[in-house]
Amino acid sequence: MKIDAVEVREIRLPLRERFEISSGYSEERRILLVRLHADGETGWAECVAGEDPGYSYETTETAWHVLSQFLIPVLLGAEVEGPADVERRLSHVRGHPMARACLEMACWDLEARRRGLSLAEAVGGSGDPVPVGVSVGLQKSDGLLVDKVGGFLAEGYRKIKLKIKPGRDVEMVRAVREAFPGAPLMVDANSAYTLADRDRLAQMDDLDLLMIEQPLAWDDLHEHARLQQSLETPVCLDESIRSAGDAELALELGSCRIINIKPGRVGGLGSSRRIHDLCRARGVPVWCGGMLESGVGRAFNIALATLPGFTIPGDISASRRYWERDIVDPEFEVVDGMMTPPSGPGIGVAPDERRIDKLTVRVARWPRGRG
Ligand code: NPG
Repeated sequence: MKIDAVEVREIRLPLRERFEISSGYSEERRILLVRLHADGETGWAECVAGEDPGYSYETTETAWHVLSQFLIPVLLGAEVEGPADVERRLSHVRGHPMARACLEMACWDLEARRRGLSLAEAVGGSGDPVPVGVSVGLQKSDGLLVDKVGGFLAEGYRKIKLKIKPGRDVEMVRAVREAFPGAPLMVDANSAYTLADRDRLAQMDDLDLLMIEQPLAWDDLHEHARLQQSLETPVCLDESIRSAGDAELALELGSCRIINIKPGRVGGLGSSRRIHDLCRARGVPVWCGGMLESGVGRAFNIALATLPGFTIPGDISASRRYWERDIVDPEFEVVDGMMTPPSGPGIGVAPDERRIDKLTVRVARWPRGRG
């Protein structure tokens, strides 16, 4: 297929409530939406880069720059064979997996639509409903956190992820554990600790947690391996895994026992599948993380999570968990802790273009000069 036009736009989507993690907080997402046009068909995707470089060095601004200056010019007018070919053509750019991922993922949507397949089918998943979890940001008090967790458990969510940071950890998590003794709980530190905190982190071993996610530095595998040796609770890596090569190294070193796969973080669905296959072959469980995506990004996450190695519920919550109104129709729903992947072609949900136009703060189109 020949890529004859590309569009990138930034929308601003206010969160229903502030979402706080160890490195900062977000009240409004600055989301880049991309559209690829080829042979009369359109593919959509979303870039997961954040507003600030607190999670990754990539931001909405760096992604805009790298997409417009270096990635889109390579694809424009090219005859591409499919998503794997797009990934290959963009591989000359070092790093910037979030910027590269959104073009690769838009090509998955495009190709799935052309073939009349749902994204779940196209990626090789089952298309069956999958159990999902929810991530709960840092709250003002332990009491508020316990109330929030109770609400999500009542909604049926199958895994609860609590954000932690030094000063808001063992006692806070214990309060939640005591309130909900059998609940499937995990914690996520987003790199807020160092090896010097090993004893503190080991106190979590008594709290019956599914895992501790990314306790140490975002780019470190060696220290995570040393930490994992002294913890009973499995370590899960998120920020540290940006490719199948990272995943392989992490497993060789013993840096983790579980991996969080986010397609937007690892360069796309092809790379996500390679990490999934590698982990499955070694019996390492994976789950799909979230990046506060709109419904466009959520569609990719739920499709990916139907692959057989995704044995732990992902951070794939209902649209209304984050948005007053999502930008897709229908919105994503969770019923009894399960989400059903859309069965229509491609992402299987319709981006609401009128609403997206209203939320848009800038747009660029290629070939240059088009409306
Ligand atoms: O449900 O989409 C979601 C959010 C899940 O907690 C979540 N994401 O570190 O995994 C994370 C965290 C995050 C959110 C990181 C936004 C960066 C930005």
